[in-house]
Amino acid sequence: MLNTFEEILAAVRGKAKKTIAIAMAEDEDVLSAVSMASAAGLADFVLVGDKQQIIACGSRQGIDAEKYDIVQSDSEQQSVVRAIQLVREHLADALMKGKCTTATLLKGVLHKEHGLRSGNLLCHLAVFETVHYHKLIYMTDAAMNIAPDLQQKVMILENAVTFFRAINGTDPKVALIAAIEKVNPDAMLCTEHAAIIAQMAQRGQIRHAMVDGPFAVDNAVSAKSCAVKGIDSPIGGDADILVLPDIEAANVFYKTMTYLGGSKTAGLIIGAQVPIVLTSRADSDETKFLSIALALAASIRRPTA
Ligand code: COD
Repeated sequence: MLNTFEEILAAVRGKAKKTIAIAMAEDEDVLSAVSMASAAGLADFVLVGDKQQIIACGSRQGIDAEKYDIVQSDSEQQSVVRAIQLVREHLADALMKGKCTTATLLKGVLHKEHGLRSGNLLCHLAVFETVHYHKLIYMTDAAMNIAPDLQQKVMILENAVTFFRAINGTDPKVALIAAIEKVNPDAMLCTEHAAIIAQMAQRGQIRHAMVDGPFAVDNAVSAKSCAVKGIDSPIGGDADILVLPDIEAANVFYKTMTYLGGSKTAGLIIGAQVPIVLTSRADSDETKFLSIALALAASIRRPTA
């Protein structure tokens, strides 16, 4: 199992290089992450966007952008369409959001004829490394599905499990998060969802993962908290994946981990034909770099049976 981003980077280094297409690459942090990933020999890149602006952004970062493949595009929309087209034509193995908005990118990805749908529900997955936890912690969905219903939560969970197994080759422990660990069906619908999904896993309707919930975040990541509250679960205090109830809770968790918790962070859209590196424009170049590494790790490593 890969327990740190350094281990993820080590797993990616030296493997056959993949190519990442960047939609609207005229962004200084994105080019800085591209430069870090190229220097580490992780991937090749195709930069889609306004060539003059890409070169100017690069030079402000001390980066010679002309050494990369650049595909000229005259608008945000066109950059998204062309970058997706590169993936569809197998000229790129993954897609990355540049300066374009999340909504423009996601609408392009979801386009029925020209997008990157796979038949699955697409969702966002974040991965955090913090000194306060003994392994990487995966969390979904902070950026795509706004208020998932029960069935969508199951699909989000299954996407995350598939991704985790592709990276680690083992089955994850999944915690369904709410504000409390007791089921409160009238007032807190997400606790009811969590209990049903946990029971579905017990009955074999969800495979390749241990699933339990509802948990408050403290029960999921702290064995001491479980002991104090009398929670007896193999997942309590040792969760790999946290499934948050909706985009509001998940996005607050993501930003809090990153900005106040000092975590190293990576973020992707999963469930599409290829991994999509999707970070916020305000995220650091380190987050963008680690997200690239995570996308590459998922496409290199394969799950065990
Ligand atoms: N997976 C697969 N297909 C989907 C998904 C999904 N997650 N979401 C929508 N679709 C399909 C629908 O079935 C439909 O066929 C088509 O896409 C359009 O569906 P709409 O009309 O519901 O979707 P849109 O285009 O209005 O919006 C989709 C978004 C992903 C843009 C929307 O859900 C959204 O704005 N999400 C939040 C993005 C955001 O603000 N993030 C902020 C944090 S960075």
